[in-house]
Amino acid sequence: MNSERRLIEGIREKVEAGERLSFEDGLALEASNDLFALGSMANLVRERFNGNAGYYNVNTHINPTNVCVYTCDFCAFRADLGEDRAYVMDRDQIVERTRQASARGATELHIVGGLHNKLPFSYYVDVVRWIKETAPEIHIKAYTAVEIEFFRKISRKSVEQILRELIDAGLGSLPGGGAEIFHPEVREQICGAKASTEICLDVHRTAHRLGLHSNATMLYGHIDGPKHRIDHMVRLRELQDETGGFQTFIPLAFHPDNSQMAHIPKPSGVMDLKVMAISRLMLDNFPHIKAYWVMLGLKTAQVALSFGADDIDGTVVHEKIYHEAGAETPQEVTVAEIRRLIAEAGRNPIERDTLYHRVERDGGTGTWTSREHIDVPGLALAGTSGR
Ligand code: V47
Repeated sequence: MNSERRLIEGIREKVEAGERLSFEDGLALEASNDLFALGSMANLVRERFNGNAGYYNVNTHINPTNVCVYTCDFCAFRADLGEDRAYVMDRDQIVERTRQASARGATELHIVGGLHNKLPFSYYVDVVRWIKETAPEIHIKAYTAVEIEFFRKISRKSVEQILRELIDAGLGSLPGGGAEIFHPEVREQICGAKASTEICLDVHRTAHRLGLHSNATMLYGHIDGPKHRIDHMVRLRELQDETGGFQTFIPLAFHPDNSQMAHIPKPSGVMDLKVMAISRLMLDNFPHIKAYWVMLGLKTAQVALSFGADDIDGTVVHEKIYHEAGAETPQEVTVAEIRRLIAEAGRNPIERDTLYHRVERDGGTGTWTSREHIDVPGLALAGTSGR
């Protein structure tokens, strides 16, 4: 057996025993090109955590504005104030989009946008309130840690006060965006101006303390290397040990078109599957790993269900951030298509709401109810405080 093989076999023994992998183990996984070995280990953990479930949800995205004070190198969505393509959605537009989402049975609205030079914090609170008033049944997953930190700066309130105001208006949880790559060598180059790693993690810590759940992401496949990705995962794992408030980790594949990094090629299929598998293996206290089909493409997302992922996100309508950066995926896939893709991958398609309650639908009326919370038995094996 050569030394790489020996290292991977040593890691396999740890995975089978439910032991935590070290930073060095993560680097060894990154160095391996044995996709089958990585996939089979990740699949073992996925199955331990989530059995045969393949989760999806029915959701809609709203990006209230594309105007942004920051100029992150990877972003093709942002616009300068006054530019032709700059927009801000008003109350009527938000309400209309919410009505459409409600009519099609969406259980979640995912809201993330630019950090506008002029809008006051009250606008962002109003967006949440307008949605809640229009469709109280819909869960509002809104504003990344970077946005919350920006609200702190413009409002001069504390992160805790900001979150409390948003919760009062109807906020249900935080999405995972804005994390990009936490390692300073990369973060400073691609998005040095926005909230630092420590600030981002602290926003999630505060949110978890207030009882909100949140997701975590990692934008990979640009100028990041193996040590940056493993460092990112270890930082998230440490915070999750402390709070248990993260639900899902979503590795986001970089889309270069129309960004300042347009010269960098897209991550390859092998990289997509490797990052997925390594995420499942390193993040032993995260209940869920999501293969976000909008970024990965439906085909890779489907295969990722055998490389550690247990979720492929939603039916997603009105997605702008990746489509402006060249994503060729459709804006929406039907529930029937998502279920077919999941079933063909050998998983049992289960509709969930944002907080991982099973959703039951009355086919006749189109109404839905959230049922029992889906517990993740594998977390007990990892010996952590994840909830
Ligand atoms: O933070 C921006 C990424 C994120 C590009 O929490 C890009 O359930 C690739 O976080 N190529 C926002 N990625 C979206 C996000 C998200 C998506 C789906 C589900 C959840 C969740 C969260 O999108 C940004 C950034 O990392 N992004 N530009 C680009 N050109």
